[in-house]
Amino acid sequence: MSATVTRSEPAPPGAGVPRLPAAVVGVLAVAAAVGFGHLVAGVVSPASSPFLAVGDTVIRFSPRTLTEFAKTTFGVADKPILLAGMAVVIVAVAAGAGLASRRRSTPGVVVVAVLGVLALAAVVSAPVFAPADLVAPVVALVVGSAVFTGLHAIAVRSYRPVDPGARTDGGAGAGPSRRSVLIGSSAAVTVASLGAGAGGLLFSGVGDSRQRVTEQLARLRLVERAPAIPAGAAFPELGTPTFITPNRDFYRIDVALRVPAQRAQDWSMPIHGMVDNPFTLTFDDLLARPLVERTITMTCVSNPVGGDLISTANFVGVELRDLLLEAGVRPGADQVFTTSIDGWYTGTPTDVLLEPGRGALLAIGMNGEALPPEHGFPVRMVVPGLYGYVSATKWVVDMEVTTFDAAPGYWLERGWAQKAPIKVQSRIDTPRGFATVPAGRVTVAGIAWSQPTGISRVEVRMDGGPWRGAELSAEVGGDTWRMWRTEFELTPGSHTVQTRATDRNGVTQTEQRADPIPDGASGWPATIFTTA
Ligand SMILES: Nc1nc2c(c(=O)[nH]1)N[C@H]1C(S)=C(S)[C@@H](COP(=O)(O)O)O[C@H]1N2
Ligand SMILES: [Mo]
Repeated sequence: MSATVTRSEPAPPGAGVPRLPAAVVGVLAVAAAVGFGHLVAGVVSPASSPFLAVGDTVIRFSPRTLTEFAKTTFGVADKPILLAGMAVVIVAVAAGAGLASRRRSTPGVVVVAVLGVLALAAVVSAPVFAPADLVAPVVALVVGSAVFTGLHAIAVRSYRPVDPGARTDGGAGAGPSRRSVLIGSSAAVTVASLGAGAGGLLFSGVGDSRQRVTEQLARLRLVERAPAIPAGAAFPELGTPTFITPNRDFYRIDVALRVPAQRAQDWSMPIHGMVDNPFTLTFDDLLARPLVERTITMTCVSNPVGGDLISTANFVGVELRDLLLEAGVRPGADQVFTTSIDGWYTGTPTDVLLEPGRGALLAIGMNGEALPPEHGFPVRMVVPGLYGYVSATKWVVDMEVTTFDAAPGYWLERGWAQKAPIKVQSRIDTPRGFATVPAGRVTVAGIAWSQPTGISRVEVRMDGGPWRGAELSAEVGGDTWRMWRTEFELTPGSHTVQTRATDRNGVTQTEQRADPIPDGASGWPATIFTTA
């Protein structure tokens, strides 16, 4: 008996642990590391989850062609697909670690440790790093190595050929019962790892914090309320969007691998750089300031002609202009550079933010609740009239007043324009492309926008005929979209309808087709449909 026990190192006799259990030991050890790392991150610092930090790092160092490919091929599923892909790679490496350790545990422990060190490196090199972020990856490393060593020892014992001399029970092998110990411990590790991972999601406390902010917003008196949306501001019955986009339908664009989890009570943001009076805001500071509510249509520069990366909400926040005036912007500081907790950053022209009446917000509320996590909780920027990529920093945590020469924004580095005012645009929502509709009276309807100027005319033409003015919806303001509709008498056949909008400055949407990159798509939308 004593011989079998002390023989566990350096190598058991025979082939060692069979392949399947060996691989399972590797996978479970890494799963435990990931699960417990996630749990500890949830408690200590949600941003430091080792698995997600590795994913963020992969995105950060991916070549642009790859990220563009992922975005266009998978759309919003690109991040779940990346995480799933990472999981597959990690499971494969972990299984490999197990297989390399069928006899001795050292190769596997080394592989698990290397994974742990990679996760640690990813957390340390994250754009926003605090020493507390080290705890989760260190715990992951320790748990991973410990579970590997422990399960490996059990597995080696389970599959060691039974030494006849050691039998004390008259012939029953020790293997099978030890194997049930192995299965039991594996099951326990699986349950504990899954539980830990799920616990990590709960403990971060972001849901509670959002709930609290929503309640605070309901109690606070706003100094300015968004006027009620008039009846007739939208024609959803004709296929246009509703005027206000429900939060769950609001378009979403960001490079964050997972929604950053920060509690409002942990939020703070310095306003610094080329200012006379730098200061740092907390969330309570924002709540204590005059809060205003504004109806704003946000638009993404990546929106193709006819696309749906446009939505409208009532945003609640503090006047960004007032904050900048208090900070005292120095002459020559032409860029306000903001950074998100997930490391994304952009620059907004200072003169736009200081424009009286522009109405740029440091926003904390959206459509009667705290910002949804996907839309920037706890704090984001919203600037009427600028595409999101140069103005709408979500999860904002730093605001530096600087110059355009000093620092390029994230998308500027990837070929997009430095300044990007929104182009006057229109979109046809009805009829849908390639739809078949009854011949006779055919309704054509859609939306048009030119924030912050506002739309004064939308013209429609059928089959290349003369332009005709469409009926416009009740106007809400220059910072929002405006709906339009008209009717044509059509005979059966194939038809093409086109539109062009004109804004209150008299600028008419150009026929010139342009791709979204570098500063927004242009061209007249055209919809081909059939009447029967
Ligand atoms: N932190 C962060 N903020 C961001 C982005 C991002 O990738 N990360 N994308 C910007 C872009 S390109 C757009 S169009 C808007 C979209 O905001 P939404 O997702 O709330 O609609 O957010 C902007 N703010
Ligand atoms: Mo965007």
